[in-house]
Amino acid sequence: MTTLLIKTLRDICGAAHVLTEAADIEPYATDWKRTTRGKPLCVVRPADCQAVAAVVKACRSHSASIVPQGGNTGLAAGATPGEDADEVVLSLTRMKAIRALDPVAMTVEVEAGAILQVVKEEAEKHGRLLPVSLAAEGSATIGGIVSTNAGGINVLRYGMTRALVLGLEVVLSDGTIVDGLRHLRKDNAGYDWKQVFVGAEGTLGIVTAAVLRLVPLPRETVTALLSVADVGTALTLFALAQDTVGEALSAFELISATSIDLVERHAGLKSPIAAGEWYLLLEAASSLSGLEPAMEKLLSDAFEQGLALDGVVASSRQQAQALWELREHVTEAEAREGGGLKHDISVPLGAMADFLAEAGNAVSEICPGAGFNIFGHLGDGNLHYNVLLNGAKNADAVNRAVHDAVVNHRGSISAEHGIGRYRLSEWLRTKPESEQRLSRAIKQAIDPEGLFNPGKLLPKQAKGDAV
Ligand code: 2HG
Ligand code: ZN
Repeated sequence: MTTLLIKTLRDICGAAHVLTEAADIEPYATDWKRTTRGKPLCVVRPADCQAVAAVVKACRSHSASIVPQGGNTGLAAGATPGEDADEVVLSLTRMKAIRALDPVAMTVEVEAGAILQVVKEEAEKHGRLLPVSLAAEGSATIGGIVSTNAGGINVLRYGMTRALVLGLEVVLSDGTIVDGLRHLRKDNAGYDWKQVFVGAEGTLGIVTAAVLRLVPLPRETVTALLSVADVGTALTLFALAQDTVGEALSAFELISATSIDLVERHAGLKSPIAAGEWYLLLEAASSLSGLEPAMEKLLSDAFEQGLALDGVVASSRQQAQALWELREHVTEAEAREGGGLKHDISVPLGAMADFLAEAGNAVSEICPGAGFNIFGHLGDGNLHYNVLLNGAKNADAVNRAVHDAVVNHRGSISAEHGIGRYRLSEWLRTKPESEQRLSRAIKQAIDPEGLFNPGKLLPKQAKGDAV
């Protein structure tokens, strides 16, 4: 059976694009953090949508499941295969054409395997911006950011990836190719089915191409770094920033002193301002000029009102880049420190300070030696509340304590990274049953046999069983 499936897949994709050797499979079988591993039957790399459909049909008829994978940069092990050797990793990395970019209509049609940064660079050549910005953008793919509804640092201004998706092409579990690649801003003709595939983590079908919305490329960008004493003050500053730079505010990031310390020790970078318990990295961007005086005013108001301890406005692109590097290296610095127990939480902004106090007390009680590498997208109410366990073994109890505090404040246990394999047990524990039932109903309607990405987002179903 297996040999026959491999042969069929080779006929579809070409022998060079069906990987069966352990060493070739390894990069696709391990997640970015290198903490979750799977044992797939093989890795296939189809060249186009028709080949994807043929792979799907072949796998289905041989009762093999499919794990779609893009740049494999996810942090929830959503693209990592499981332990049973009946899963085929379907890598979309060969499908990377930018099919059409229309600077007037401000749309781009692109295949799933295109690298986010490459598409952004192409848009920039036309004076347009694809406003999804994340540290992994040099490897993350369009299919991946759509399938995880990726967030990043500009959600504050432009929304999550979902807000940018105008059309999708998807392959369903029976091999049907659904061509919904419309370049329309307005389309109310029936259910907006494409949104069900956005953030579905590849559990409903395979996204093979997308039409995304672009925005005008800002001509002026101003970046500032401030230090503050506490999160309450950071939020007062957030309100001030909205009043001063208004809708131009495109990023409002919080970085703890611990995170800056990690980056200084592991990435060889240096903060240019005096320390506080917390740092804020702000950016404003506009097609019009006059941003710099607005940002300068924000800083002088912040000092006058005793909100900021220290601060700097970048005076050049290089300086702005250097400030962003402090933020972008936190994940890598944490990995070098030995890794953190990651949480990707969101709570209503008004509850953020209480959440931090509650979660901090609970974690310190369970794990007195724990450190806290907390950073993230404060403007979105989303923090990466990563706990440095320093060798302690009670990760599960810490996980539960953090998520209980999240639930107490009506927050989310996954603001932008998804559920994947990593957060499934906590999703089952914390998500209300009525919402779990809705999720199962969607899976049952679109992928009733559980062909796609088993064990991600929902528990793996036994072959032939309903979800
Ligand atoms: C970020 O905001 C990413 O930098 C990664 O979402 C978060 O490493 C993390 O926990
Ligand atoms: Zn993030």
